[in-house]
Amino acid sequence: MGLNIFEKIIISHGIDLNQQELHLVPDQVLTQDATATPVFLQVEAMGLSEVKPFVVSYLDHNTLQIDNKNPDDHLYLQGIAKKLGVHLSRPGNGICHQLHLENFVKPGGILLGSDSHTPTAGGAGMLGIGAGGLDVAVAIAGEPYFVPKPEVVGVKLIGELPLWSTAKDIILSILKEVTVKGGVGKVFEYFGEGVKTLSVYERATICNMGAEMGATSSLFPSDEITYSYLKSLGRQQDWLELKPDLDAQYEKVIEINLSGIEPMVALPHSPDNVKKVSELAGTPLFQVAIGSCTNSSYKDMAVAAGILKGKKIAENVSLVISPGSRRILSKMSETGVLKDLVDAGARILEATCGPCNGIGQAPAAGTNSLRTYNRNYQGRSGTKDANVFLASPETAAVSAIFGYITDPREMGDYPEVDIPENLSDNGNLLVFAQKKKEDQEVIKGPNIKPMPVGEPHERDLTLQAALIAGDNVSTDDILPGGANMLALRSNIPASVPFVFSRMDKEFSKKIDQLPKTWVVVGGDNYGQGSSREHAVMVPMSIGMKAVLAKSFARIYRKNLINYGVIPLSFVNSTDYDKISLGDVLLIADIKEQIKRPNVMLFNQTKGISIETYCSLSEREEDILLAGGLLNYVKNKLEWKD
Ligand code: MIC
Ligand code: SF4
Repeated sequence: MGLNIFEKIIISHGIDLNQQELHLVPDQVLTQDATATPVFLQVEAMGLSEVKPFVVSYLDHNTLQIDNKNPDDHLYLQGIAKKLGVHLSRPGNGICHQLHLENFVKPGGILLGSDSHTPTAGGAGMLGIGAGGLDVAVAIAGEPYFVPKPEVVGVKLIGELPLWSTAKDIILSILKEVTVKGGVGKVFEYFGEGVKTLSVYERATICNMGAEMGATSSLFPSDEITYSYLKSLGRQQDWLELKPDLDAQYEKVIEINLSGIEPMVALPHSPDNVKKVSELAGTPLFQVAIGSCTNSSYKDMAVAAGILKGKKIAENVSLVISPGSRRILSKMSETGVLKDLVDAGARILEATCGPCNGIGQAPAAGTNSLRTYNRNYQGRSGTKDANVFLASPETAAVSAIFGYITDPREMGDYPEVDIPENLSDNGNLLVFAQKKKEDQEVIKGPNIKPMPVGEPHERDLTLQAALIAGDNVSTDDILPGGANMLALRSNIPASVPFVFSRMDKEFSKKIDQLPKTWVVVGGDNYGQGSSREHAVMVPMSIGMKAVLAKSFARIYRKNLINYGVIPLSFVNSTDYDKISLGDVLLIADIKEQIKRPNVMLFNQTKGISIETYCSLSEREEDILLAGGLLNYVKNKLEWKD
């Protein structure tokens, strides 16, 4: 029987494909500055003196330095990188996923990253998986990352995109069908004749937004197009051909005819709330933003410049552009792309995540912002009542000229876009670790506080329902991003006032009046979005012992277990209605019950029993019983010595 690409990568790494849980030992690991401090503090707490895989630490999110906090984190990350032998990308060098593609991605390899968009690497045939910081710390120690064996969905691409339709429109069309929860437990593997019509940039855009479906990963083959891409970066030696066998099997196949793809847009406040751009035409805009790890390649910039060349942006629109990397910015200045954008009225931002996660450029109250980014959860832009729409750079640039959402086909001729054959870079903001430097000074500034550690549970749990949440609650809802919050990623006590603040401003104050232990009740796909383990660490630090939801997003569920918080699901999802805010729930003998896997819970306030389950692998059970992964691994490493 033929193999698909996912299976080929797994088998080539000596991993047993017949297990229900795959034990992945990544070749490479990436971290980014908003999640990295806990990662490296945890690596230190494990007593590790040298990293095992190839590790790159990117300083890319927290580049807005309005006080000491972000620079404190950066100083720590720079010191610890040198000490442990970690490579480092300095602030200003660009966004982790774009940079990883440019500098390190290897077809056929496995990459684990403390960021949910790590699957971007799939654009060049590398299996990228996003994970919580603690899992990444453990992988840095050379231990495997455990992931439930995903279903592999084949996405067969046929035909060719019409002019003005783009990779962004492909993934938005898929999101519309699959939805933000439809990808959980799945890898999306793209194949078919249509693949050849897409560049690595376009493939990366598609893999990047696979994260919005909750997918474990997304993958494209590595072919002659991948070779040309790597060659343009001077990295052809890293190329490896990787294609599915002709008789490769997939659990399910979705067929997409590219010639039928139209310009699409995701409406507020979810990436799967997708319509045709033509249906939204005329929607007034306050802001247009081009960039983020989804659409910040040289091609994206050049297309926008081609459209804007010799034109002027509308008076009502602020156009902000953030290139994916310094290399791209430098090329843009060489080729005139930068001049065309600036002349049209664009505001050029640093090569960072920036507005994507609410770090600057928040829209005015009640206005509309059209962005080429990947997430439009309510409030993520920094303005709670702003409406964020997601679309391609083509739609964005054309709409910036008109001042309202415009079908890009209105422009007529598609601009000529030349991509330089040579995209090499001097690497001036990459610091390659020579080898570990034990005597390296590591400065921990006042913003860096110890990370909380989970605790083993009492025999019986009494939990008050502190929050009843709906479906698709994102980690941004649990613990927001944005400039204020990201500066506190190394300071858990200071983050407490922000927990659940998007859903209930007073939440952290109310929690003071509750009993010490509490539970959140959620709907489907609880914890979607980012990989930030802070969305578990912070509520856990003030008494959250369990989450009872209809279903969980993959990374969030794992983060709960990693901190010893019990992820419970309803056996009958209608039982969700049997719990009200403030109800007291009892779970007797939890340590025995989680082994079953059904867990009986008694709603003391209403006098009814509710059947839940907690399906855990044996290892996950041990982690929960140990009070979290750090305790579990520390015991294991000590035992090894
Ligand atoms: C995001 O896009 O939400 C982030 C910020 O990149 C997160 C990581 C984080 O919260 O630090 C992600 O996607 O994992
Ligand atoms: Fe950065 Fe946005 Fe990409 Fe997250 S999604 S890594 S914040 S650019």
